[in-house]
Amino acid sequence: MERGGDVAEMKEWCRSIPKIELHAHLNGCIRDSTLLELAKVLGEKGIINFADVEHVIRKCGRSLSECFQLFDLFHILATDHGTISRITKEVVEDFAADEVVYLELRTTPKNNETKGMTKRSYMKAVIDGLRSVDALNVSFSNSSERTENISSSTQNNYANCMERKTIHIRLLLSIDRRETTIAAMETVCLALELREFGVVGIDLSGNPIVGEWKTFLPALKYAKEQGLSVTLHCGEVSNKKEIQEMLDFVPERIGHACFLDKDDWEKARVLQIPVEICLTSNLRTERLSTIDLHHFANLHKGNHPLVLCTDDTGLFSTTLSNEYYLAAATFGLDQKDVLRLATNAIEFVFGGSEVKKALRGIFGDSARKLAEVFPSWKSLGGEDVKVQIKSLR
Ligand code: 6MZ
Repeated sequence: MERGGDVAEMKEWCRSIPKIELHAHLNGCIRDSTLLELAKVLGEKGIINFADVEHVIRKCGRSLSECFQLFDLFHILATDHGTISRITKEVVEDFAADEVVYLELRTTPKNNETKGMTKRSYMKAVIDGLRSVDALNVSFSNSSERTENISSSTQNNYANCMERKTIHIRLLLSIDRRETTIAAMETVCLALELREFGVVGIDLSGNPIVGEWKTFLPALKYAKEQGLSVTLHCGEVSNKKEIQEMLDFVPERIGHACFLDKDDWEKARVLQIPVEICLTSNLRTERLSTIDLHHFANLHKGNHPLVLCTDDTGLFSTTLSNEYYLAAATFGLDQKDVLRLATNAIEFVFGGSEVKKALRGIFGDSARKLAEVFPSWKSLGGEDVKVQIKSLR
C-alpha cells in the first residue's frame, strides 16, 4: 500500500515519531470514559436523563450540526472547575502517550454564573489541570522554558525527572461564533492577561453557520495589534464572502479550509498561510464524500505549508498518529514524507523561537533513535537524513 514498509510498520512509525498538535479543542478531546462517567453522575443527580444522552455519546458518525448539539451537552457536563482541571490533565496525558511533544490546546473560556464560573476562573482551572499532570514534565511557560510542574519531591530526584517524557504546551483562547463583540474582546483581554501562563493566541471557532465576521473583527484586530497569534476556522462551510474577508485579515494559520475556491487558494498561497488539516473530522462531518478527494493532496503536492491535526480526538475517536497514518495510507506517503510533515510543523507553532529551537533538537535526536528501531528507515539512510526544516516567513 505504501512505500517504505508494510501497514503495521507504517502505523508504528506514525505512532513513534515525535508529533506537534496545533488544532485540538479541549472539550472535544474528552475521553469517552470520562464523558460517560460525568453523564452518569449528572443523571444520578437528576440534572440530565442519562438514557437520553448515552446513545448520543456512543454514536460514531455525526453530521456537523449533530457535533454542535453534542458540544452543548459537553458544556452541561463540564461546568465545575474540578472537572475542567481533570479533563485538561487527561487530555495532556493522552496526547503525550501518543508521542505529541508540543501541544497547542485551544479552549473557549466560559461564564457560568450558577457554578460561580467566570472566563478567568475557567482558565485558572485549565492551568491548574496542566499543573496537576504528575507523570510528565509539562512546560507551558512563555517567559522561560523551564519545566513547570516539577514538584518538590521530584526535584529531589531530578535525574529521574529528566528521564520522563516532556510535553511543551501552549494555550489558545477560542472565541465562539455565538459571542458578541464585547464577549470576544473580553476573551482577547484575558488572553493578554494570561500570557505568562503560556497563552499565545486566539482562535475563532464554533458553529460555522452562526455569527458574522464583522462581529469578531474588532477583537481579532486588537489581538493582532497586541502581538497575539490568530488562527481562524475558515471555510468549514461554503461562505465565499467570509472566506475572502478572513484571508484579507492574514491570520497566522487557518483551520479546515474545506470550501476555498481556486482564487482563495491562490491568495492563501501568495500569503503562505499554513493550513491546519483535520482529515477524520472533515470526513466524519461530511465536508467531503471520500478522503482521497481531500484538499490535502493538492496542498501537499504544491508544497503549501500545512500541519496534520486531530480537531477533537474524543468526538472523532482519533489520535494524531492515526491522522498521520490516514494521510500516509490515502496519499501514498513513505516514512520520510511522514517525518518531514511532522517536522515542518515546527515552523507553524505560535510558541516562539525558544520552543522552536527545543523542538528542532527533539526531532533531530529522534531521527537518529528511530533508525535503530526501524530497519526500513535504516535502509533509507535514516541516520543521515536531514529532514529539511523550511523557513517560510
Ligand atoms: C468549529 C469546533 C469544532 O472550546 O469547549 N469546536 N468549532 N468546528 C469544529 N469542527 C468539528 N470542533 C470543536 O471545545 C469545544 C468547542 O470547540 C469548538 C466548538 O465551539 C466547541 O463547542 P472547548 O474546549
